[in-house]
Amino acid sequence: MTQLFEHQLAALAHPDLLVRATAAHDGGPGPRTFADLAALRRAQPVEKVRKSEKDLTDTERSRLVGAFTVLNQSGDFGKLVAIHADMGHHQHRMTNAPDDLGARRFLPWHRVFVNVLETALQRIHSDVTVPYWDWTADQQVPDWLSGVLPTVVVPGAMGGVIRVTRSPGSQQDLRRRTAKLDEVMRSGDFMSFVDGLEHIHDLIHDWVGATMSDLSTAAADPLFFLHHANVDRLWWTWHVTHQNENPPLTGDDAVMDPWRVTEPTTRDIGNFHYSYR
Ligand SMILES: [Cu+2]
Repeated sequence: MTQLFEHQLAALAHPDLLVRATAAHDGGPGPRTFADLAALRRAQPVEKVRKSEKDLTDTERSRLVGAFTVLNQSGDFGKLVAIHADMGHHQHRMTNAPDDLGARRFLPWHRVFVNVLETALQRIHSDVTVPYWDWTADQQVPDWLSGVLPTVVVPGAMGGVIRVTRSPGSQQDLRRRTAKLDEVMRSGDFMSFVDGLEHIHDLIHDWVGATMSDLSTAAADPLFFLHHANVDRLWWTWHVTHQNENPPLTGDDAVMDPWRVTEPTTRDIGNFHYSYR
């Protein structure tokens, strides 16, 4: 024991190590206090990769389903479902007006919403991310999710108990509903892009049917978040080549209530520390 201890001391006394050990304290950028360390860690959160649900391992799938279950049992999942059910947040197109507020908020609002859910899941298991359901590649309800049909208690005046069900259409029908996606991805301006994408998104909610087809219950289906991660991924893909095309929002309209995130923050997914693969 003593020998080992002395060996370690000798290693620590190595001039090279001593130089490196003191360098950060000589007015350099290194942390000086434990508060500095904490701030440093906060400033460099781990990047989380959102993968296709097809590419998740069995472990990743059961981890995700487990985290959903714990979040649901805590009541926090139901609170998120209640937030999405409140159309007062103007998060979907409500009128045919070209400049409809909900249409302008649809993408940034749901980006924040999925991120809030993902962060809540990560508090339960730090390795969880929300995978995306690429409905052009996996033209069915992902088979590993087909048995995941939770019962969700939603608080509030409009709340209640939601027993998640689905009544998906055929594969051919799903293909037909997504047929215009390539055209949408070629849109030149933000409003054309979001109008096309929100429309396809609506058609997929309807294709899944039952819980997913009703605005007041949709977010109770875990599949909702995989669907919206895909919508978010498509927005991110399009935005890479259309950096100057962003939702026209100012003042309170740009605040993604009930959160305080504003629209400019939502333009870069790096601000939320996730990426797509
Ligand atoms: Cu949706």
